[in-house]
Amino acid sequence: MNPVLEFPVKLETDFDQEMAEWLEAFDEVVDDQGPNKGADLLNALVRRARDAGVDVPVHLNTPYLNTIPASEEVPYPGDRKLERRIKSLIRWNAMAMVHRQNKKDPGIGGHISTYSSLATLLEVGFNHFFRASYGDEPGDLIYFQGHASPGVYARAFLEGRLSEEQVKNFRHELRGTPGLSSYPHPWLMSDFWRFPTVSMGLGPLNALYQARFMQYLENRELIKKTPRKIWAFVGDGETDEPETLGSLSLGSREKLDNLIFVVNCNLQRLDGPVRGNGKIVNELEAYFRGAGWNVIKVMWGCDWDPLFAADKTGLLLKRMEECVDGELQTFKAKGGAYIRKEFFGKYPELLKLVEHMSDDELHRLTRGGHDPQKVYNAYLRAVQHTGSPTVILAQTVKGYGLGSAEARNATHSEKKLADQALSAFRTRFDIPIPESAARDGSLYLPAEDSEELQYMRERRRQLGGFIPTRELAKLHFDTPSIAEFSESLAGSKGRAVSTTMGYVSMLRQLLKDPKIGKLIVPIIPDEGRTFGMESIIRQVGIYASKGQLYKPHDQDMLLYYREEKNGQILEEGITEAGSMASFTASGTSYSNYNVITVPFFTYYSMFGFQRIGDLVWAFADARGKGFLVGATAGRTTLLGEGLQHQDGHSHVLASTVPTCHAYDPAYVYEIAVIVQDGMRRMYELNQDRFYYITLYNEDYPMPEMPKGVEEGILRGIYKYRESAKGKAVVQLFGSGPILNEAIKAQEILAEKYSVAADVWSVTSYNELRRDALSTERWNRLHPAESPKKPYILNAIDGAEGPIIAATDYMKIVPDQLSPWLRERLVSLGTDGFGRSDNRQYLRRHFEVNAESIATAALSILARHGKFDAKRAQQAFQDLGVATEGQDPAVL
Ligand SMILES: Cc1ncc(C[n+]2csc(CCOP(=O)(O)OP(=O)(O)O)c2C)c(N)n1
Ligand SMILES: [Mg+2]
Repeated sequence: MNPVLEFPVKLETDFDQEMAEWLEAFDEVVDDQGPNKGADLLNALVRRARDAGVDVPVHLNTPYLNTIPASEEVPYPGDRKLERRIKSLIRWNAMAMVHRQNKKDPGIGGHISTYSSLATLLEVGFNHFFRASYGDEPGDLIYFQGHASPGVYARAFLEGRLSEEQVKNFRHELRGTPGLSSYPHPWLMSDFWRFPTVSMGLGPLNALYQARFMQYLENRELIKKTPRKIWAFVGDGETDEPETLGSLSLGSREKLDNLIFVVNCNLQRLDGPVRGNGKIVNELEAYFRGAGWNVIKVMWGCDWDPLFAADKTGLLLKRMEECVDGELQTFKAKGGAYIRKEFFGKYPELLKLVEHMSDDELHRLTRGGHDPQKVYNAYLRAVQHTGSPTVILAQTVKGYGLGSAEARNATHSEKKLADQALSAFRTRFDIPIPESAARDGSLYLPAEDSEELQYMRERRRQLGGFIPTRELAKLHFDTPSIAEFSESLAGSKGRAVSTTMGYVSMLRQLLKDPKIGKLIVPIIPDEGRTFGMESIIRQVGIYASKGQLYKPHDQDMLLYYREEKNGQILEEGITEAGSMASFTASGTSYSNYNVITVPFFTYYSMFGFQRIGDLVWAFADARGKGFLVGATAGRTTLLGEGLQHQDGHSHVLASTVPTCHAYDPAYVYEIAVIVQDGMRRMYELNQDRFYYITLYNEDYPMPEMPKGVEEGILRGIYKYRESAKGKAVVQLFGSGPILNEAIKAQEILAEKYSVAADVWSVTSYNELRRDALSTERWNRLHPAESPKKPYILNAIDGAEGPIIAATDYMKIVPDQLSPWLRERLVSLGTDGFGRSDNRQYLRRHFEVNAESIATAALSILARHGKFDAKRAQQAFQDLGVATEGQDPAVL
């Protein structure tokens, strides 16, 4: 039995005596009737104590020992010797890959100490657990610690999946031969990596929601149930990111026993110890246990077992529990003599315990995460565990085996080893290469028919193939034709509705589609009612793995809160990050589950890109597809909510993501055209892209779609209303609800000032700019050929006069077009902080109302000598546009 309690060694008082008797009685119950009865007894005592008003503390920590006692371990099933040799070769090649590159190309970077701490944790998985397939079904999903990528490459190199040429081009991606990306990037190595993980915290969060999404797909019968697991390898430093731990309770709430976190507790992060003055393992144990996870600690290797067995008083454990992580790190850094003096030396009994061991043996006493036997047993328990997710807290040494770089604060940044360290590495891990090759950091590949290669390939064959790989199945998708969106194209027949309402009706229609309806995944972060989505909740239900265990108070109402086991909506609660993780799981299901699902993540646009931008970036890297829908958009259209809610910049942020196609539609038919074409491109033409669409809550009549505007909608601009009074002398661009202001301005100009203007709907400045940039590039690269014209110039060909562009977004959005236009356009936008007020006041404040647009037109015409300057100045006063107030951009 583990020395769980610190037994009072000397019984000096009556109380000591009494405690000894209680403990003895307890031991008897456990010995005679088993641990469960022991637990029952304790629980009964705790209840009794609480009834009696005794303040019983809640303990979430177990002793600083392995969760699985040695007596309960099963033997290791593999060939330990051979696996060690294989692991050593991988260690070597991983290190050599980084070392060589940094010698050749100083500063190119890479990491050697992280993988060295992780090698056993990964290798036991690769040899015995990570399944690449379950029969015909896809296999486990593994989120690797991003900066341990050299180790993953080194294994793939031995497996024959990466060539020597590729490995030699680690971090050289632009040199002809396909190089290896620094970190896991599906965008860059699309047949290898699945999950971008290197931005700390995103891997664990995405893994958690991936596990839930897998169950969602199973419960909705979109995939077969399999024993598939999701493994997430996480750094202990990485757990400081709120994304890592912030959503843990989802795992226990949803009983995600398909999920295993392995936290590589090497006690260090980049700068130094993770918890120098504390114990990260204890902190994480309490955190995960408190969140309802199954916690398995892998603290000490087998060589500690006899010491624990010989220590009858629990003093060894006591000494371990006294040490803070900073000391544990120093012990590893300073070696055996220091450990004897400072660790064991504190108590004479402990010194005696290890008197038969040399300093070297003391130094080598293994941490659990480096002992395949301990790791295997932990993994076995984890995969067999049911009812909750499991976290394995594996204690390791950063820079394990790197000699003088082991457990040093600077080890994370170590890129090269000195000649002597290379030789020592070679000796320590028995790398069969000559000394001189070792000093060159040469790669080592055993012969094709070597025992090592045969063994590792055979293990992978047994486990269904190689990992990681990202293979795409050929999938069929029936995009509904544009005719099927007829309701959205027909307009609202004079009824005032918002684009949000129009979108919700469209989504309801899509959900009814006999072919693809079931593939739609609506995701909402507790904003369904804000967007009027109650009808969708009623229509397809909220996914609830337990069904609905209560009678909702509103069940008599038409639109009651309906939760179902096979519900379709992912109602995530107030977590944009979690919702984005679900969006990522769904948006990549085509590659991870061979099932296309079409996510529509509808959220408060302000809380999108600026809040969870890094997750969006990783989504794009993962070749995610789907629709991000930023509702309650627009700094002046969202009334009342003020500074922290009114979004006037998400389109700027959207423009930074290469695969994001962002649209700011004014009318529902525009949305229909964008969504229909988007589905066709993403799922039929297999284009790696996704969409961002802003929606507004301002009600106005939705016109019927004019003829021939589809291409313009998709490319970014079309003429919406021509001047009714002769050839226009000024052009008005409008987007979103501000298009209506442009139309009003057109009327003011015509009626009051006899100025003819055309009005254009600009659905996407971002798309127009992208097209212009790529045309310009082509022209630059082909000076001898006749230049091509960007779409924007073709679209407005023949349109005369200056351009006034008004938007509910920042001026930089329309400004994007300036380089290609005859003259700089006049941008009216919403730079600055929002305010609480109604739309009329907001638009006046930000100078994007019809009057501001009309006066801007007169003003620029006056500058061009096409309108009387004094009359233009007077117009500001007549139309109520303040000329001497402060600029709202700085107000
Ligand atoms: C969001 C983010 N911030 C910072 C970094 C830079 N960074 C890369 S690795 C690292 C330390 C990681 O420590 P830990 O998670 O303990 O992993 P270990 O290397 O110790 O296994 C840091 C800060 C990053 N990759 N992502
Ligand atoms: Mg660490």
